[in-house]
Amino acid sequence: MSGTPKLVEAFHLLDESLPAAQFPLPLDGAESLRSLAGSLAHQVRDYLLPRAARLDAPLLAVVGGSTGAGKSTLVNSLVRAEVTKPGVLRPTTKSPVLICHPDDEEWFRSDRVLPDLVRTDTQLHDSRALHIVAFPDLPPGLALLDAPDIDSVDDANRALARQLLLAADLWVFVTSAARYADAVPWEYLQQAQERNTMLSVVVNRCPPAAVTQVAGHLAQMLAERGLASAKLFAVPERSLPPDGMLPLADVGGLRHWLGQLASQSEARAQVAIQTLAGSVRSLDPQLHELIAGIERQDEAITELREQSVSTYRQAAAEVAEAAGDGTMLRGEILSRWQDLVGTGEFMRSIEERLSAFRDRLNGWFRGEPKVEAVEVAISDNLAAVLQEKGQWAAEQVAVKWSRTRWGRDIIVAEPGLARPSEEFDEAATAAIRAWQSDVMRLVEEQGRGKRMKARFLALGTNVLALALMIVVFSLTGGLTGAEVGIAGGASVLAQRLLEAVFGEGAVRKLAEQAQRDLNARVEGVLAVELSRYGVILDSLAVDPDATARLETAATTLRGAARSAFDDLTAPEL
Ligand SMILES: Nc1nc2c(ncn2[C@@H]2O[C@H](COP(=O)(O)OP(=O)(O)OP(=O)(O)O)[C@@H](O)[C@H]2O)c(=O)[nH]1
Ligand SMILES: [Mg+2]
Repeated sequence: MSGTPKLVEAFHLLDESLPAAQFPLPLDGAESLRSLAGSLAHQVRDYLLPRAARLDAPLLAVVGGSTGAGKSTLVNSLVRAEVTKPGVLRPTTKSPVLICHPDDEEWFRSDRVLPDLVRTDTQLHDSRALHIVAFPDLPPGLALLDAPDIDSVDDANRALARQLLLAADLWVFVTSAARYADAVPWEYLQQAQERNTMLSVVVNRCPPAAVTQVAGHLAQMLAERGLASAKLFAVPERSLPPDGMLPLADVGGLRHWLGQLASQSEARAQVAIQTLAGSVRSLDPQLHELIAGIERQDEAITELREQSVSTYRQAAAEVAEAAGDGTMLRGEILSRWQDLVGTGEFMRSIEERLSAFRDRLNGWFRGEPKVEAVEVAISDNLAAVLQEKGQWAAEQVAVKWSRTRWGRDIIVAEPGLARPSEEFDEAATAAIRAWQSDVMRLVEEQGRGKRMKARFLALGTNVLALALMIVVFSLTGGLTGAEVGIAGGASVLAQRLLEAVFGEGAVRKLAEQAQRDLNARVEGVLAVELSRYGVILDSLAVDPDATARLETAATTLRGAARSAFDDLTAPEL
């Protein structure tokens, strides 16, 4: 009997796609999805690929079950030799022992099955080792594997027990009269049911007088859970002889059943196909569980991203608002501007003022410390608004993210995200200064027209640039009551000054350009701050192709399984 190349191909595709199933955020269920993805990856390599590649490869019967149920003792008793060490101390079996006929040794020594376990020739105490025992008395075609306990106190032991059971063609599931009703064994048995795994259940250490009663109860429980087809064996508890083996008669039934399976190639093929088909069928819902989990991760990342983006967008809008609604004309900037240009009398004819400026050209405006004072007042005050909003935004993102466990985890790991970056204050000041230079350039470019040259020169770039900034500060209005008189006066005056130089039509356009420049500078510096959140989210984001890849793997697998199992159940088999 050959392999099924289409299934092999589908498993390779699945093997390549599974690493994309990542669940970095601690959403509900993420932990179990992580272990599901890991467990599926193991199943593909340990079992599905090798089995699909060689349907006639020897069967692997894994002896698994509860701690201290007597698994190792049972394995020794089946082969009538001490091939694995039973023990009083729990857990006893840490590294699994695989017993096979010498003819099958090569297959099990190759890295085609259970490739991540290191083959050894002695039983170690290490859950990464697989001790292989070639045993001539065992029939060829079926290997027994003594596994660690499924309910071990040791994490690595438990994980390995699970990995091994999922790599088995056949389970010999051992429990004890005292433990068979526990929850853990039934979680496993449920999986065997879902995957249609060929299953035998051994209830060990039954009080001799209660063997029938225990077996009857367990049989009923199995039937109630859809496992009526499981082969059930009850073994009475006796005091063990010095060789530590159960009497042959007590394990005769199980021994015979396994022997039968091993000796008939048709029966072996039946086991291999039943378990393979069941495993493949169970993959589809599990892959869809992974896909749904990835989508939830993606949504959570998107939500965090939107929270940071909208917060910084709001911060930028608030800076723009404060820069245009007259707020800037309330304090220091206004008084410095008034120091420079005077107050009420400025409202007289602007032409008159201009000749006065010309008269006082050397002493009054250009290079005047008062000009610089206005510039500094503007950069200080505007930068302060930007710094304050930047701080608010960082705090606000931290507050919003902390509403979820996963967002909070990020903030705890990166506490700097709850504050502006260390460079921010300086960057904010630099951005405002850069904007002031933008405005100077704007005014200078506008002043290149010959016609307005004299007036332009009379006032100078610096003063006109300041006037333009003052106009920008009240461009969106918002001044009320008494402020209109003072601050409004300042801005009207600035406007008239500009109009006198550039003409009426040009001023509004200039102011709007200057406002756009300011917003761009503000958005630029805030975008750098925002990018800190983006970087973290990018590092946590799932592969954008992950769901599509898993969908493709699932679809390919369904198609391959359909044709493979149609062929396999054809009459010649
Ligand atoms: N008297 C008696 N002792 C038994 C029987 N089966 C197992 N034992 C003892 O119980 C202890 C545990 O048996 P093991 O065979 O090591 O059990 P295990 O299931 O392999 O245990 P772990 O590998 O730790 O999961 C050993 O000391 C055995 O000798 C039995 O039927 N009768
Ligand atoms: Mg053991």
